[in-house]
Amino acid sequence: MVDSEDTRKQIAKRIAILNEQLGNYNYQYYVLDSPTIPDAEYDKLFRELLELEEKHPELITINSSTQRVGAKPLAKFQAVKHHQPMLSLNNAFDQKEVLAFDERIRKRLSLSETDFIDYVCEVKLDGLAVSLCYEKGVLVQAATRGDGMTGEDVTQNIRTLKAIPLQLRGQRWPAFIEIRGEVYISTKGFLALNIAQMKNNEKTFANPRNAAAGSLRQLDPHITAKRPLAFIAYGVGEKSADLPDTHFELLQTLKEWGLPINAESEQVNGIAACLSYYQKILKKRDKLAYEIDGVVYKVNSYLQQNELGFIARAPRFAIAHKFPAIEVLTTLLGVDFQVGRTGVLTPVARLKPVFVGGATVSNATLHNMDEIARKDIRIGDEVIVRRAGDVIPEVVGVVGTALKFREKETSPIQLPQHCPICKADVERIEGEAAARCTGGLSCPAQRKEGIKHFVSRKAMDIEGIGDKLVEQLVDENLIHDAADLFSLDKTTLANLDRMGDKSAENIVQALLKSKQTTLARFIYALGIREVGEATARNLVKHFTHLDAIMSANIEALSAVEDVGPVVASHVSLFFKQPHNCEVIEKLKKAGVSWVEMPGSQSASGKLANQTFVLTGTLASMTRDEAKERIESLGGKVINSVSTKTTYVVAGRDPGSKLGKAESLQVPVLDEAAFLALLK
Ligand code: 9MJ
Repeated sequence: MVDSEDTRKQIAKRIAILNEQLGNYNYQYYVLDSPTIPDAEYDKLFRELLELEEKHPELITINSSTQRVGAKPLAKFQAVKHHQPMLSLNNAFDQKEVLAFDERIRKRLSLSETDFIDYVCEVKLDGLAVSLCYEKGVLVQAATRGDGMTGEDVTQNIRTLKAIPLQLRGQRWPAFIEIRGEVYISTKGFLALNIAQMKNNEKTFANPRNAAAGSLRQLDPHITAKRPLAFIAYGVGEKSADLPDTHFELLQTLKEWGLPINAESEQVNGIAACLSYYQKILKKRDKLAYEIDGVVYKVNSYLQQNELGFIARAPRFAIAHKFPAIEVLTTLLGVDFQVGRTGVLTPVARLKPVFVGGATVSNATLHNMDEIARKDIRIGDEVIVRRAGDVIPEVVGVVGTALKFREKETSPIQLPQHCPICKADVERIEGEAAARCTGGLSCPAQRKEGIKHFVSRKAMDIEGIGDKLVEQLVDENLIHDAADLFSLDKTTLANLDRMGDKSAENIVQALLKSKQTTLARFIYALGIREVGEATARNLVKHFTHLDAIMSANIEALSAVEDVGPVVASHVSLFFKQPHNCEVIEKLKKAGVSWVEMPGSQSASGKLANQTFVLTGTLASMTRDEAKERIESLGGKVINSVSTKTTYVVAGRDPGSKLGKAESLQVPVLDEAAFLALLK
């Protein structure tokens, strides 16, 4: 039956009312932190809305509560240029540095001895910064911080956070505004997420920060929607109209617009009050519902903030006062030895699980045997474990008193004589702290680590092949070395546990795409000892061709920039091993290739003595690739434009460097002209 026009109007009205009610309840829950109705009641209204919209899809609006999730998974995130750069904060690690910060800015503002600065003190959440663009009050785009200039478009995922309004409340917001804040996961949410991950045989997260980042960087918004992501707003970027004169007032304004702000923020007068705030929060730290790694002090007056300006990428008017790393006591239950890519055995402490700063720690590094001896650590000891932010937890030492009254049941930590994985001999080289498995590539642990390195982002950048998959492929004998990856077909991949047709297809495509690479990436991907990205680039710059690098002797290799005799001997040794040459041949046969640049020795290359500045996005290559191409022709890439710059290469959405080039009359190349120059 067709509804009459009146009924339709009534339904549209009911839909609008339901959306307004649900919006209000969200606001009360997430922003005011005082839920006014039980969850079941909320769910009932939500279901009513869903049913009405199902019957009348033409009445669905983009900002309806039902439309937070729904979009399809993305193939990849698009790059987004921020309207105003997203700044990072400078750090202070002690009181002296905080006082120096205050002193510096008082001097710049020419304040007298008795003039104190008004600051806003905030807790520093350990999540990831995002920028939300609202146009006419509607959330139109959300991006991660990225490098501060350009981030990733995570709009689909941000829309799933109920704490973030799809439509700002009230009316007094500017027509355009970038709102900045932190996406994070509460301690409770983190623990629940890890339990759920374990139940589903998925990887667990090391800390709430990683969990938040991993959850926001999902290509499928349905996954993000299931993660307990929270948000607080703490600033703005570009805006089309004036806002309050002080930061504290701005925070209250953001709250009125429906954005959650942090309840611990305070306005104080003078730096001494900031230090009291630090002490207060430090004491309260364990009771907070989320993990923090310090507090932030921001000059309250925007007039003063503008006068102070910026140094490099951080504002002069704000500083993060970091908390010291957290240390806790627990018992050392045992020690496992992990085998790395180059065979190095790392002793890993198995600990009685202990809760440190928002995460349960049951493993920590003991670094190497020399450190164990120096700290005199034995199994059964009461040990001090330290965890700082993102860093891997470490065993700092044995509790002092325990040393003196050591119980007899402690036992020394012994380096195994054989590799725990492949049983080959373990050797310790004189003068080196490391012990190594001598199994080389016959050791599955070394092979796995080597392949993980090969596929990693800065190496061959093969999307979709993570650590777990590499382990599975090696364990099931589907691959033996990195080159075997390229013989994997869709059917083999799709037959693996927890792998669907779509993921298998994506991996096949990623493998195909990765075959076209650069020589520097390829060299880096081989995983030669002590050859990082920079050394790989220097080798390519010097020798140009793979054959030349492979056949170079130690003397020739030592002539490369930043390559000493040790690295030279690692490189030479690597290419002397028949197995490595076989893998390289196999990779080339599989179609792995790079653009050869005949006769382009850097000093004599066609771009020798020329300097380039890159700005904006190029359609045909990434910024790293552009840099590699310029360098391989003898040119140099620098960051800022001066009269000495030969060319500014301007891609899509160029930054302020373009204006600078024009004002200094530096020639500007568009993408086509740049590609022509590279030919
Ligand atoms: C965090 N992470 O909680 C800022 N932050 O301000 C707070 N971060 C910040 N402020 C300017 N509370 C840049 C970053």
